[in-house]
Amino acid sequence: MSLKDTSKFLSLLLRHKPQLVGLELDEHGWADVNELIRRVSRRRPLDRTTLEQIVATDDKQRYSFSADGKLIRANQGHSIPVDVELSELEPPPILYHGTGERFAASIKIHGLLKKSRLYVHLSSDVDTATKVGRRHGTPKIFRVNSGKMFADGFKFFRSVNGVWLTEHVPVKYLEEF
Ligand code: HQG
Repeated sequence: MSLKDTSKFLSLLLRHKPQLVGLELDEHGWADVNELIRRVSRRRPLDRTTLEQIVATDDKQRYSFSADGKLIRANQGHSIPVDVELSELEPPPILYHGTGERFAASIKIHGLLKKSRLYVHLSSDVDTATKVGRRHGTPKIFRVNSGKMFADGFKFFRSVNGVWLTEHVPVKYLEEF
């Protein structure tokens, strides 16, 4: 079992389905580290050192420990309603959204919808957006006029690992890239 596989399983538990191992998340998305290790290790090897290694080396910095190291949570990407205390900020004037080409026609009609997640995920650079888009097949990039959205009263948040989030991007703020 590679660290990457274990990390994917952690994402599933900490963002979407903690009930798979009977884990509970609090309202801020935190899970108890000992509890998580105990429950996950019934299925695959996991100890504190390995968990710390996964958190420290994760390519997208997906997880955080609480200051006392007793709790762990995913920084963003949830489908279950938790409040990870995102900071509400003024976004850069332009952000990007990477998606699959096959979704483009629908996006051009409905704008960007959050689908199963709590927010629409936006990237600050084209490279990152392209990687996100590749997860869905041939990538397609949209440029988001986030500066205009902000001026029009839309709220933006940035997760601690640098992902920009907003609830909906109407078509008029989107441009094909
Ligand atoms: C698409 C990964 C049709 C949207 C990434 C996306 C990200 C529409 C898909 C994070 C639509 C949902 C999130 C519309 C949006 N019609 N399709 N109107 N509006 N969509 O996976 O943004 O590796 O929930 O374009 O790096 O791809 O898991 O969202 O393609 O940061 O840590 O609906 O997940 O991070 O797909 O990815 P997702 P996403 P991790």
